[in-house]
Amino acid sequence: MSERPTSGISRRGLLGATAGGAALAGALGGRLALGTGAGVGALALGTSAAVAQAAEGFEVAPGQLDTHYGFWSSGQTGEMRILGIPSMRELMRVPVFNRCSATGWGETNESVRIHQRTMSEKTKKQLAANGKKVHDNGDLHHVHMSFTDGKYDGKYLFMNDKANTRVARVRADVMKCDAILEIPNAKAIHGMRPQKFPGTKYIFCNGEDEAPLVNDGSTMQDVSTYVNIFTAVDAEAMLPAWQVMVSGNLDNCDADYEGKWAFSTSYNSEMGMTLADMTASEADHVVVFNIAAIEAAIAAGEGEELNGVRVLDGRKDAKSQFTRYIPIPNNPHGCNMAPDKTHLCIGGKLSPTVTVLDVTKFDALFNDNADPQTAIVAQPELGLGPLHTAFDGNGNAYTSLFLDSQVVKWNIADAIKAYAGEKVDPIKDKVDVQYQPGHLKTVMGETLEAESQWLVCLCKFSKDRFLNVGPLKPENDQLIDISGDKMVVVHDGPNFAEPHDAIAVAASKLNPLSVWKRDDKMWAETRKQAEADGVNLDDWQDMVIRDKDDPKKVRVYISSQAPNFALESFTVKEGDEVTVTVTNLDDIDDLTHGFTMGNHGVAMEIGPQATSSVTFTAANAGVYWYYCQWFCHALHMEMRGRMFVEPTGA
Ligand code: CUK
Ligand code: CUA
Ligand code: CA
Repeated sequence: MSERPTSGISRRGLLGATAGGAALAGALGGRLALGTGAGVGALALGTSAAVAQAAEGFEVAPGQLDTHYGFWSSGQTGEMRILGIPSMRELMRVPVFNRCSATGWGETNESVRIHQRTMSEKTKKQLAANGKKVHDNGDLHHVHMSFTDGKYDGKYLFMNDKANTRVARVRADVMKCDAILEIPNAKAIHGMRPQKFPGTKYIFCNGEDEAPLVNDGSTMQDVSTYVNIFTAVDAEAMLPAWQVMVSGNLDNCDADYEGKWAFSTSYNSEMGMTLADMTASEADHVVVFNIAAIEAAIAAGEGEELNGVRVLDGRKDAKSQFTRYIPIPNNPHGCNMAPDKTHLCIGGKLSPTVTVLDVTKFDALFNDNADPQTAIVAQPELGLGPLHTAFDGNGNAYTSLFLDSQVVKWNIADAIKAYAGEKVDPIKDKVDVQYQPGHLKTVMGETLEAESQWLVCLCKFSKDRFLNVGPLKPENDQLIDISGDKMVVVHDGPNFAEPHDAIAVAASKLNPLSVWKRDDKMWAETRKQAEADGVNLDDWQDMVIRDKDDPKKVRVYISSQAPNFALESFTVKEGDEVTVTVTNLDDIDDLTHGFTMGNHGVAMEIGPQATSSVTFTAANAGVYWYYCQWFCHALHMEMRGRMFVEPTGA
């Protein structure tokens, strides 16, 4: 067993420029092991031979591939990011809730349809009042992959939008968003997890903010009318399946490995509206949801139908079989199911403890009304500000300590022994991270195939870790080698706001396409319109069609093959609503074209064999150039053409 770190050396001393670091860099022979050359060797991270060893495994040379995909949330940026692990190289950004200038996401007709599919009339009115078609922002905290039998199945990635109460799905075969769901009745979807077993039938979604269930202004100040809503989303249809009203609010959630339970933390059991009120109690709770009881009630038509969803009452006073409430100190946050199938770890946040619940004891809570406390099997005191917990394949847990700026490694079995009175210290190691970590993730650690090599720790602050870029600093996602007794930080990964959470998936689980299939459903609606216009999108097309019924509408079909657009010019009239549909007929790996219409705020990506369309109004007469903005050929600059907008009356 390893020693707990001594407190003799200051954290800054350990991690800053030290003689040890310089000596290490020298020993590495000027290799770019940590992104620092020999000349700046004093900035090397480490202080021990362990760092050098760990760094060996972390380095991925140019041309070499990573062993794992990392899927990162991006918080208020609203996109999903793909990183390589262990290199921590950023591989791709997948726009989801944000408007993307590079790909046209949020502007193309295909993406607008996905945005509007489940959009409520209220939201449409709200957006229209602000001159918008879609919400072009989001707050994406959590990304998780779909499961089959407790393992990643490589099919979908799901993610939440706290800002606009939505959940989205990304297809892992093309790494594009294919569904966005605006969740009715709930407010501010925060915690979100796919069901793990037997497969991802549901996505569980926590509503964090309290509001009247019918939120139409008829009651506003009376907090007793406020509720919070837990939603199960049908993962295939991407529509709400059912909802449960709860007591207190909902923060993070997870699901078990038997398909029986979902669980959510609540930091506001007080239903307080001020900071003082929200932190008034010594304990809040975890809500346990009984999936079978809920499904039976839904099948029996119980509950109330509201905005197309059946809502059950799982609040404390309702004394239903839908929920149980387990008291947890204090303002708990993280909610992480261990891959041992038994233990659920709840981060205490304001309490220095992680509370370990044994999910095999939940049956008794429902069937025998057992004291909820009987499900608690350990409560190790780990340090200040425990938020989230990750797991390796060896029965160890890793908890982020927000206030201590540390990751603590502890053993679940030893924590249970200690809780039962045995003299054993569950804490195995602590490592300093920079600074204030939130989520942390082991590779495959939220599945039955947890690995024990890498841990990524997502720090909220980077302060002095990087060159100063002004008052707004990057986050710092640190890679930690957990293969030995001592954890070793081997890489600093600056990242833009704000990756709350990430998952790491073995590369073997995924095999995305390099070229689109021509009949992909992404542009099925666009294809229908083309067929109605007598246009075959699979052939070279250079058509300009004015709508017979609505002569203000013009549809332009342009095929593209490097370095040519099928049309070198087309003519419309001032005030026309112009829809340009571009098909990329190149059938070559990595040959993406683009379409940018000058001075119209219009740009989109068209991948190999893809079709994309965009609609805009030609408001002012004149000559406008369009061009391909994705580098595709030696004559890419020449891949352009003109739109003539004739004055009205011409
Ligand atoms: S939350 Cu951000 S650190 Cu939204 Cu998963 Cu805990
Ligand atoms: Cu086509 Cu650049
Ligand atoms: Ca509280």
